[in-house]
Amino acid sequence: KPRFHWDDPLLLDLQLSDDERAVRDAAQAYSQDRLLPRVLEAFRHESTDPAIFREMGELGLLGATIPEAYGGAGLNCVCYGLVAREVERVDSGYRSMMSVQSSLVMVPIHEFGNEATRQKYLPKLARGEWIGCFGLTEPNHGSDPGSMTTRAKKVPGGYRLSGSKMWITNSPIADVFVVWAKDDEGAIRGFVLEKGWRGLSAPAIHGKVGLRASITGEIVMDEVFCPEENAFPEVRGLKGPFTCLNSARYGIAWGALGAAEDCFQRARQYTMDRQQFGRPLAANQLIQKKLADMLTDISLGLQGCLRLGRMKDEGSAAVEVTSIMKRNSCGKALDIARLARDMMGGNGISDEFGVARHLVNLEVVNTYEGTHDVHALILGRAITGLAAFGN
Ligand code: TGC
Ligand code: FAD
Repeated sequence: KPRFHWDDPLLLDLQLSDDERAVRDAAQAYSQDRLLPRVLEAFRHESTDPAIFREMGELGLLGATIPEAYGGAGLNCVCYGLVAREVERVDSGYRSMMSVQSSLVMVPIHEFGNEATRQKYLPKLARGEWIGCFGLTEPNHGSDPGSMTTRAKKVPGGYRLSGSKMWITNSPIADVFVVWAKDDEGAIRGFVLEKGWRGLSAPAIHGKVGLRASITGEIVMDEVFCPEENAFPEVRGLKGPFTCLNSARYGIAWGALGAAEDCFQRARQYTMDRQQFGRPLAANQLIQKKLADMLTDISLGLQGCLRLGRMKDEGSAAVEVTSIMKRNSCGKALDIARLARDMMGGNGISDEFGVARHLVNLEVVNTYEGTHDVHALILGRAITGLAAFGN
């Protein structure tokens, strides 16, 4: 009779290739050995260690899907997802740092940049020598980036960019800024700016209650000159930034479930160890139902992520499938983190027990890269043909 594996009921592990398992194991070893010991202090003190980028770079965890010719690891989408899951099992902030660099900075430079731009930026970003950020959201335009007001005015030899971006992961420590602005014709275009260019600044945003191990800031552009060669030549419109988001949202779908798995496993162990009314908490029906619900959502969610990864790798994934998975993983992971926090009683409130940190992180993850409700609207439009947002 086949045996039940409470930590992998659908035998996801057996559905991976040897290479995928090796990537997963390397990411897991790094995350558990090097990231986990640092996360409590980093979260408490809102401190981001830039050395993490170089460490991840050495292991090939940055730009996992970018071809080796540009310094990437040339891996498939399933591998990228497995890495996100292992990193976020420790902390969503560390996965954020990694996925912005990989999906939101390296992907657009690779997809849309000219050859000189690729050669100049990608190898250094892959090694973690340079840190990247992605500026789409503005103070007054979050879910509706098409209404952005940042402008790129054509001038001899390039463009002058003016405007501001808000809530930008990595920006205060970034060397490379991929920003999106409207040109003189009103078309959205992408630009690659560098730290130190006149008129460019990136003040940090302090006081976040979640994602505190990942630094966030603004991008303020006051007539920043961007040379023509650093403007993406072809891509116009929201297709540019959304192409990057398709990749990052997919990584989040895996990552959020990594955080959920950590919450589930911590809650399981805690309730097995803790005695109340003379027996383990885990011996109670209410606790067992919660564990059953958690494991069901995690297992089905991971299976969906793997299916999406395979579809992306074979080129059959419609973008809406990513909305299904990003939305489902974030919503379910949040529910699981709340349940775990509750099952651990007062200790669940302490940052030393890990789950409250996941909970507040997941509030952010549920909001960025398209909120839970915005993904429902994307799906609603695809299901009905009727857009419930805009005019
Ligand atoms: P809409 O009419 O839907 O589309 C405009 C143009 O874009 C194309 N497009 C896509 N292309 C590729 N992939 C996709 N997923 C695409 N979705 C749309 C579309 O075909 C169209 O092209 P064209 O040629 O016809 O012009 O545009 P809309 O303005 O109506 O969109 C509304 C909506 C809600 C779908 C969209 O604006 C949206 O997704 N809003 C959410 C914003 C968001 O996700 N922001 C993320 C900011 S980055 C971030 O949060 C990083 S955090 C990272 C971390 O720390 O880990
Ligand atoms: P709003 O768009 O104002 O939404 C507020 C609420 O209204 C939400 O519940 C939303 O679902 C709802 N809503 C909006 N429109 C509708 C509608 N039509 N119908 C029904 N409900 C609606 N952005 C970047 O560009 N780069 C980054 O690196 C980045 N990193 C981030 C890091 C952190 C820590 C955070 C918190 C955010 C980050 N973001 C980044 C920004 C993020 O993508 C936005 O916060 C997100 O897209 C939501 O936009 P908003 O905050 O303006 O909320």
